[in-house]
Amino acid sequence: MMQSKIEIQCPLDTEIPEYDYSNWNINDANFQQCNFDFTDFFNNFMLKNLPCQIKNVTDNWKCARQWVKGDQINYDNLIEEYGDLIAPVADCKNIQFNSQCKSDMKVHQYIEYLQNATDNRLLYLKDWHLRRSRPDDKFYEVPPYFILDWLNEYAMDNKEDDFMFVYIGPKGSWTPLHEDVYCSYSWSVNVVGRKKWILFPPGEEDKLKDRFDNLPLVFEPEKFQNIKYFEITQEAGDALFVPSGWHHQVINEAQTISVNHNWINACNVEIVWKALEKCLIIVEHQIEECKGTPEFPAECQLILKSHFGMDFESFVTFLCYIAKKRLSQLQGNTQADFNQYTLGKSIIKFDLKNILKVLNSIYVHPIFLNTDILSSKEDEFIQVRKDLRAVFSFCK
Ligand SMILES: O=C(O)CCC(=O)C(=O)O
Ligand SMILES: [Fe+2]
Repeated sequence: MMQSKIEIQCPLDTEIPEYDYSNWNINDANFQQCNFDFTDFFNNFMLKNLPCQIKNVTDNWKCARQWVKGDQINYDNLIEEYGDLIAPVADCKNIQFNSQCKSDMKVHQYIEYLQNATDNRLLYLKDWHLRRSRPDDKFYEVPPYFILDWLNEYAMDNKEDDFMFVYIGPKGSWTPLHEDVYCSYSWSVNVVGRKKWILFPPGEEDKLKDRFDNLPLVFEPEKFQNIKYFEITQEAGDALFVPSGWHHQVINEAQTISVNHNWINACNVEIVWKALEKCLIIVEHQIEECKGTPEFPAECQLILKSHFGMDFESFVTFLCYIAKKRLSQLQGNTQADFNQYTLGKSIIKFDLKNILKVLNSIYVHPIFLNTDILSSKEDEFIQVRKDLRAVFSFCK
């Protein structure tokens, strides 16, 4: 029997508010899935860029049964299912150039290491694209709160690198203090184990920087005063929403497996754009001595891509892709389905409105006005912006 789809909606006049992080408290941001719906999440956390935790989201996850035995990792299952795959592994005891050294390992070798209690290395399997290696293995389902995800929609439609990961780490393994790629959101769900997170409201990280503007690899509370930060414990089955630009560090307090995604949508796309703009200014400053040469703008974009992961051209390509897809969905030419969900017209319009806002800002940016960096995208960019403006001039 065909299951009818659940339509995702938001009020038509939804606006992104001014951010205010001063009153947030983890005690008011902890929910059970059964009395916390998509709209609660959308209005109170995603729109406001505030963290929250939702308990027991893995009840229907296949991996929560197969990868877990009692409250421990089911080593045999992981070796049997994935032993021959290769995954990236960070060495938490080998720090070079302010980051953990990484190498690749066969999954069975890693799991054997994990099983061996006398091994005194501290290896953390992270950023493993298991879902990409096993596209038909539906080992987890994205919790409904997190399905508005342009980043992975774009990656999957265009067969590009996705942002969907599995992490496996022993007790004591850790992730250094960082902000997520592109200043995106992330979500993390523990399949088994426990993590302790430290999160900083945006801007607070500036107080942690040294005189060269570098952040410490780990934040040690006793070394700083007057820093606002939050400690959050994430148990098995818990989902944590990490908003854009909230720096964070993580330690596994037991052997832990987690799934996480990075994601962008209409609620944080402007934050991403501002972070891209800011990163360009920093890069321009770094190679100031070349300013005025014909190569300067292109050189900056190259460095931007390596620092930020994205340059102006790839960002515009991404936005135009989502905009064209949503325009076609709005006109009813294509379906707007994600598994059992479908995008309502209000969400599609909300997407388009916020893309238009960013395109308008790009339209008056010196990179668009004074350089040829976006020339290969110019016609498409102008057309998409025109089409979006037409949508909103009609419905005023
Ligand atoms: O679980 C970890 O070690 C890091 C996860 C993380 O940084 C994230 O989900 O954004
Ligand atoms: Fe992160």
